Amino acid sequence: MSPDDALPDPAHAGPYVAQGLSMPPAMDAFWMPFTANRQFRQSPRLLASAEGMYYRDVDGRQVLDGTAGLWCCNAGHARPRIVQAIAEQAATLDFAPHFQMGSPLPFVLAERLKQIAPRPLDHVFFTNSGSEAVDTALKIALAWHRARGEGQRTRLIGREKAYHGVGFGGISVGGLPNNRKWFGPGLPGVDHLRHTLDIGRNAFSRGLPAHGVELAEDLERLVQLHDASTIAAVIIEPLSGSAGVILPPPGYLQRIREICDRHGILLIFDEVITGFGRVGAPFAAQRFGVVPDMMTVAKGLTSGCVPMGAVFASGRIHEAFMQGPQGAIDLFHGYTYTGHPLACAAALATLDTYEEEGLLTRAAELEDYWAEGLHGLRSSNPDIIDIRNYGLVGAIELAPQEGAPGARGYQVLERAFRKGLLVRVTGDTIALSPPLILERRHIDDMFSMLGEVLATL
Ligand code: PXG
Ligand code: PLP
Repeated sequence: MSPDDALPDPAHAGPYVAQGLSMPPAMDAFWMPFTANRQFRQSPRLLASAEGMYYRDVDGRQVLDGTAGLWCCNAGHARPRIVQAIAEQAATLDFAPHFQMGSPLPFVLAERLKQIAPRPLDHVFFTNSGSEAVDTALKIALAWHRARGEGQRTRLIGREKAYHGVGFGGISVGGLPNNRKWFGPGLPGVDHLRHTLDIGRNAFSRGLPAHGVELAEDLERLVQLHDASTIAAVIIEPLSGSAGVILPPPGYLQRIREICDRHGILLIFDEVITGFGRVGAPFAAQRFGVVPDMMTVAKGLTSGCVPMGAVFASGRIHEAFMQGPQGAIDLFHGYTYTGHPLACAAALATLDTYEEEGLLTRAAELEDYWAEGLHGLRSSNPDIIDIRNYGLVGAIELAPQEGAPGARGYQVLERAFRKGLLVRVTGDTIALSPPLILERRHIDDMFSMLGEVLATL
């Protein structure tokens, strides 16, 4: 870069950046997602800037990021390589269509991703979010069976308490009642496995819970009920994040894989949260030693900097679509922004950052220290009924307050934020998933602040 091309100083970048530094003049028009909008406006929590492990709010207070944004900023914030890649890419090629047209970066990125993915998941379809990745994977599963002459395999199997984003496909296979009940019947022919959360038997387990491998046999039950010939795919989060961190008992995912293989059912791992180092390997599939037929990712793919998701598909899946005439479109699916240059540039710079700093395996190094600190919170409040951990993921579950489920969780979110710590709360479960760059001192700070908050409830 010549000095003439130097990046603009953010202080002079115009109103778009400057506005982030103060309270917005009006807060009526933005309809916030998954938020109690009226309550929020009475006491807003507004983040204005971020660097490394910390946010700063509009009042200039520092807030330790205990959640990597929303499980996504795995490389931390404002990483120089990523910032520069996005800025330079915007000035070089801002957009390119990828329908019967192309640009280099998505090809480069897909090859790069193939190198860190579990074999044989070596084809990549790009989307703009995890929700789109999930709907894409479900559509590929249906089309794959059809392409091979088994078009009657239309049934999709999800799991109770699963989160697969908010598209109609994702909420249909998802298992969170609030995300489903408002929106009609969803996709037809969907069924759900039982979830694996069993606090009665597994409370305060360190790492994977000992009990519950037999729950994988629930898939055999659904195969008996519906007949294998009607089932296209099973979609599972290797560990559930959104529902409050639900872990697989050892052997559970292996057993699901075996049952799928026995019945010709495709297995999709939704690694939107578990991908890109969250559990100590590039992907949970590698840590658990179970390879799916497809894998959905998003979030950590660009460290949250630019929206992007992807579906990894095995050669066996991809090949079935390449059998028609050379000139025939092989998959009638895609997004305006599939392979967006800014997202690709951000992803490539993110992968460089992960590699240079060993971030895709760092969670494995820190996980014992993390677990120690997390489980140490047990004594801070008598209403804690479970603590769960794996990789750099943690959850603390509080017994709901009588007649007011979610009230304790919300109090923790609010008080932790005022103290300088960002946590994520689902109901009365507090979830933690920090950027993978964190040091032991950040872990100490996080649990010290959280312990003080829990003690005030
Ligand atoms: N699958 C999984 C497993 C996810 O965790 C999605 C799909 C959807 O991704 P998009 O990019 O469309 O949001 C997710 C997203 C939370 C929380 O509260 C979790 C997610 C998103 C927002 C909040 O834990 N996961
Ligand atoms: N709606 C209309 C009217 C469109 O023309 C398009 C894309 O061209 C879409 C929706 C889909 O948008 P996207 O490709 O960004 O998902």
